[in-house]
Parts: sequence; structure tokens; C-alpha cells
Amino acid sequence: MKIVDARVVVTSPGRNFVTLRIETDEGVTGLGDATLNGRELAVVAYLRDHVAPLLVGTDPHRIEDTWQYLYRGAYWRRGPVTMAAIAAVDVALWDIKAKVAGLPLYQLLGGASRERVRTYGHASGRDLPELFDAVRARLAEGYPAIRIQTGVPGLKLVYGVRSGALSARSVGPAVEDWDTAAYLRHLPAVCEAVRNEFGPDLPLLHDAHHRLTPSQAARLGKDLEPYDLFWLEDCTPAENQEGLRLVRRHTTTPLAIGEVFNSVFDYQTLVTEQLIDYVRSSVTHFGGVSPLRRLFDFAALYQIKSAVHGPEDISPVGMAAAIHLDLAVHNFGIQEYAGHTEATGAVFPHAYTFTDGYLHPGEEPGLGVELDEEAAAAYPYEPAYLPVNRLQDGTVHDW
Ligand code: GCO
Ligand code: MG
Repeated sequence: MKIVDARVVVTSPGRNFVTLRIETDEGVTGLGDATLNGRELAVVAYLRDHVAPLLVGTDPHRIEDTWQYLYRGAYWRRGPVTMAAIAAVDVALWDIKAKVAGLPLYQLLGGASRERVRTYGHASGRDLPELFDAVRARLAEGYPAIRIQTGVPGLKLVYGVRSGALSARSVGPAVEDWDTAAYLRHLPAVCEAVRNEFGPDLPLLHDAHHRLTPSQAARLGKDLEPYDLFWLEDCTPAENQEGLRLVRRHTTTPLAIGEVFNSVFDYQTLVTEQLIDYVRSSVTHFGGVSPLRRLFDFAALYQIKSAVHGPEDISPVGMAAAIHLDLAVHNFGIQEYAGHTEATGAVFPHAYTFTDGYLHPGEEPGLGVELDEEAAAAYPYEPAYLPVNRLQDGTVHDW
């Protein structure tokens, strides 16, 4: 079997998605997600100009060898653009291999370790009544666990709190504002109110989006202990692995980190020193199913669980790959699932299902996702940026 073509398709059914389609001489094709929110076209060029020419003529079954060839062969290792491109190839090759085997991908990863995949959904509100409504809406949709994000008095726009201005389609980056002291004062009261309203059993998560110093994060973790969070996510900027030592020393609030990581090396200290409880990378930004599986096995040695990143900017192709892994690995923790627009569902018809808050990859051979290129063509690429964040004196802060 030989690869005869590797093409990149960009489509924007609500937001931009970059998809790699690998075709073989036997007519079997595979899909991979290469979407890097806000920097999409860099990955398109990487794949189209530098990777696709290397794939044509090679054996699609040699997934590991192709991965190592693209990773080591480029000389320039790691980085989100490179690893998103390699991820798309890896996932497309797994899709092909599983289709040839006539099995859903999870069967090739060891088979199901559970019946279904637990998810968490997003609830956000500018104030408590809005947040409570959002939590009720997620509960009505069946979500068994909920991430709560809240506005902060005195701030206009905060990460995760829905507002038109946060749209991925704004012409330039939207600007949010930030005041760590105000946030640290406000958040514990919000968590207390949500606990009082929804009871002790509902798993609650919160994403601090890399905004705190280690000592601020340590204090927040301590302050939130009475509200029994499922996790506190990205409490400090992810690059500073050592910073998590300080956080860990001061709090038993579970910690999740890693959505901006793209290599197992980004986790080395965090995992071996047991500084976190959940590894949060996506298939799409971590180089694919192969390295993410390795990360989960590494994390399992330290009783750390998986929690694959699953925001709207992971396409249904990347989401399907995640769900197959989730079903198969023993140390599965939880899967973030934000869902997609109807238009996205029409462009990417898929076998995976979301029922009563749980996902299942379905039983189609391969990933179980198609790309309807005619439907995709109706949604051309639209330039879009993520928001940026400034302190109240105008200093750029982590977003
Ligand atoms: C999450 C993330 C996302 C990211 C987004 C960036 O926990 O789902 O923080 O909301 O901000 O994926 O592209
Ligand atoms: Mg996050």
C-alpha cells in the first residue's frame, strides 16, 4: 500500500478548521486534524509545502516510522506548528490502518476499557444568576461535570465568559482586562455559591488560564479546598514546570495542566514529581494519537490521569481521535467536550455520539469521521484571532 496524495482542506463552518486528507493507491483515505486556533495557515503551509511531498510514495502502515521521520528528520523539533502538522499525519495514518483492519480505532489501541466516556461541559456567567442558568442548562444537556467561569466585578471581559466581543471572528484580537487581586477575592465566593445551589456531589472544575504566579495559585488552591473542585486548571503559565512545586506544597486541590504543551518533555518534571493530577493535552497539538498514548502510559506510572483538551477549536476529527483514546486507556480521567455548530457537524459527519453527558466513538472502521468537501467549500477561511489580555495599566498579561 502506498500514499498517493496528502491534501490540506481549510474550512470555516463557524470557526476555522484545518484537515489533512491522506489518500492511498488502494482507495482507503485517512483524516487528521491540524487546527491551531489563530495561527491556522502556518500549519497549512508546513503540511502542504514541507510534509506532503515527503509522504507521497511511502507506506501508510508505518505510522511509528513516519512519526519519527517527521519529528527527528526536520531537525527543528517540537513547537505547536510542527506538532499539529505531525499530529494530522499520525491521526490520518491511524484512520487508514483501522479502516484497513475493518475496526474502530479504539480496538487497535487495546480495546474498550470502559463502556462510555465521561465529559465535562462549560458554564459561564458575568454574575451568579447568569452562571447558575448556564450550569442548569449544562445539567439539562446531561453533563455529569461542569467547568464554571465567572465575570469579576470591575472587569469588562474575562476568559471563558461569553460575550460577542470574544468571538473568534473579530478582525483583530479582542482585548480583555485583568486584575489578579480582584479575581482571587471573588472566585472563592462564586464557588461557595455554586456549591450551595447545586449541592456537594456535582463535579466542578475551574480554568485559571495561566494567569497566576505560583504563590497566587497556591493561595487560590487553598481557598478553594472547602468547595472540593474536581480540578483547578492551568493555574500558572505552563512553561514554568518548577513553579508547580510551590503550588503543590500548599494545596490539595487537584491540578490539571497541559493544553498548550506539545511534547512529553513539557511534562517531565510535572509527572515524575507528581505535581499534577491530570494531563490536558489534545491529540491535535501533541503530535497525534501515538505520542499522547505514550504520555498517558508515562502518567499512569504516577497515578496521573488523562483529560484530553476538547474545546470548539479541536475539529470533529481531532475529537474523534480523542474519544477512541479515552475509551481505550486505563488511566482515563475525563474528556472536555464543548460540542460543535450544526454546520460543523454537516461538514464533518461523524459516528461518535454524545448521550446523557457521555461520549462513545461508535463502531465505524477507522476514526468514524468523514469530511464533506463540497459542504466544506461553502465555508472559506476567515482570518481570526484569539483575544489578548491586558492589566488595567495596559501591561500585556497571560491570556
Ligand atoms: C479549554 C481552553 C480553551 C482555549 C482555547 C484556545 O480549557 O478548553 O482553555 O478554551 O482557550 O482552546 O484556542
Ligand atoms: Mg483550558
